[in-house]
Amino acid sequence: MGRTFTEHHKRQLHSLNGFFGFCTDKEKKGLSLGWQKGIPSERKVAVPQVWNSEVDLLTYTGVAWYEKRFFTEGGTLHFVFDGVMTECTIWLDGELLCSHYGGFTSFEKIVKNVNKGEHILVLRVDNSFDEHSIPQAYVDWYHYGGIVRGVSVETLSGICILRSHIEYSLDEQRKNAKVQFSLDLYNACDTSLTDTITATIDDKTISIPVTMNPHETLHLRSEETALSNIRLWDIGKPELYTVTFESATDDLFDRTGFRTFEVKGHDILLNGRKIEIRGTNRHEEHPDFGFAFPPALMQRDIDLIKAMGANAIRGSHYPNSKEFLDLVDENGLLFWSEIPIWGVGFRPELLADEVIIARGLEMHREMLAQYYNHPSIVIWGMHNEIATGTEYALPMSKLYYNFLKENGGNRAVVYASCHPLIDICFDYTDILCLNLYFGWYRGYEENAWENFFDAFDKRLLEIGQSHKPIIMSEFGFAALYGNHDADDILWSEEYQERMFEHVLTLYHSRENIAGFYIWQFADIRTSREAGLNRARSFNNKGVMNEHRKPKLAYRKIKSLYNMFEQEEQSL
Ligand code: ADA
Repeated sequence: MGRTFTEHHKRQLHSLNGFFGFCTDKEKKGLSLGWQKGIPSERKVAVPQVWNSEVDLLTYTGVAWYEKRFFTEGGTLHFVFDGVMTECTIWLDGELLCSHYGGFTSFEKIVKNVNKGEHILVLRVDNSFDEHSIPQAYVDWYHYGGIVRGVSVETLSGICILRSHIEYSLDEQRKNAKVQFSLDLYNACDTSLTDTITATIDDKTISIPVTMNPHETLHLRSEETALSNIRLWDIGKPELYTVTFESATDDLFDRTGFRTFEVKGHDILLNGRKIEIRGTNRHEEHPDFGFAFPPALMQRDIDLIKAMGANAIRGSHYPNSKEFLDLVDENGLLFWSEIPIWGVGFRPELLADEVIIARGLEMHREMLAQYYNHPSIVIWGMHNEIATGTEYALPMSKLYYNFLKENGGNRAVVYASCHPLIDICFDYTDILCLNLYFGWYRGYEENAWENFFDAFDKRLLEIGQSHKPIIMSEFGFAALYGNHDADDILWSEEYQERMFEHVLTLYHSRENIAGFYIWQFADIRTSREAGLNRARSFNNKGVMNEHRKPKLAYRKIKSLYNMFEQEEQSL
């Protein structure tokens, strides 16, 4: 698959999705046996996929090899891997091509002077864990492995536009915009080239002359261009602008949308209007496909989320696929994108570990490079539930916060805290995002939330953080689909429904709570490594089961979210 629109007209693009040769390598002997030149297996799997969908490999963690033969007319080739889980090394015709860490972001590699003919691409993919893994072995989702998103190879010619970064500012009335483009260019020729790059948005075209050495990469920044009569991107009104970049031999079509997003006192403003975030957490996971979530089902999830009355999705807990982000833009929903630093799994000392910090920073960098232009992304999430009650978490939080503030555009930068009464990192979050599971882990406790808010409000005053809004970023209650009980006891759909009604009504009534994301949209498979002992080995807090069949809570949330929306509109 690819994006939901055509990215190139001039560039030759070949998808490598489809059947790959495949074998596991439990003893990690493939390298010494020279499998980088070709793997000794007749087995085929359809990519994108998680190997765990294969009948005998649900629980396989370790190394596996993939092989693909493809034909090219030759020249300069650009390989794009949208997501390989988690660590991979790649060879082309037995020569090392590249390696990459992190399964949720894309990476690419350019190879020059490739001969016409058949070639062989081999990937060694490893989803095992060590001290420096992000995430750690202990997480509350399933550790899938494989080539989980698309693979493609493009033939580059002349000066090529590899990536665009579209920045803008709006005037006070949000009627006029100033737009500026940053482009990553590459000269695919063996000779120097002079060309003119044009960037077109709406009725404006900017021309930028460039001269580039053979195989040089160049980061180019355009002048500002002014646009008037801006059509704003908004919730439910997804006005998108296509931007076309062109050289003599190459092009790139991208998109942007104009909007403002501000945190002001206890309020969140979208396009200057106070909004309440009525959201849901969603894992991009399906029990039959794992993280290789079928694009055909993405729109269905979005439709179900919209039908629930939600206006926002938190992509818990990692960057989602590019197709999904396009659909979120097109459907006018707000999105929170984060990296998989999933706290409980990290020993506090590890948070100060240089390798971990650097890896996380690189993941943030990749997330920004890939997703900066999406208007739907209004929140960058730095990490989730790490030990922010300890000094260990301070340097990481400060570094990521400053990095995302500086480079992340018009977005809030946050993290989700699960110990707000002792948290010492709140300086590094624009919104106080709280994950609280009262009513679940210790069972039902009368007034648990009310008592917590009293204590928290007091603490916020003491630590000088009371000026910020709160988002309830997670709260949930497990219910086994179809499990009903007249006495609405734990694990029943009735209990889940009652609890959501209780907490959503409470959150909605509190002046300093600007939004909430229910935990969670659908049930998900959970990891064996974590030993969480979850019923069915699923996290059952979905308001849908894993096959998207609604539990009672889904309709209850729908009626509450619709009521809150009507109230908002009548103000
Ligand atoms: C945490 C975590 C989620 C999930 C949830 C739960 O807050 O961020 O990923 O594990 O708890 O179900 O307990």
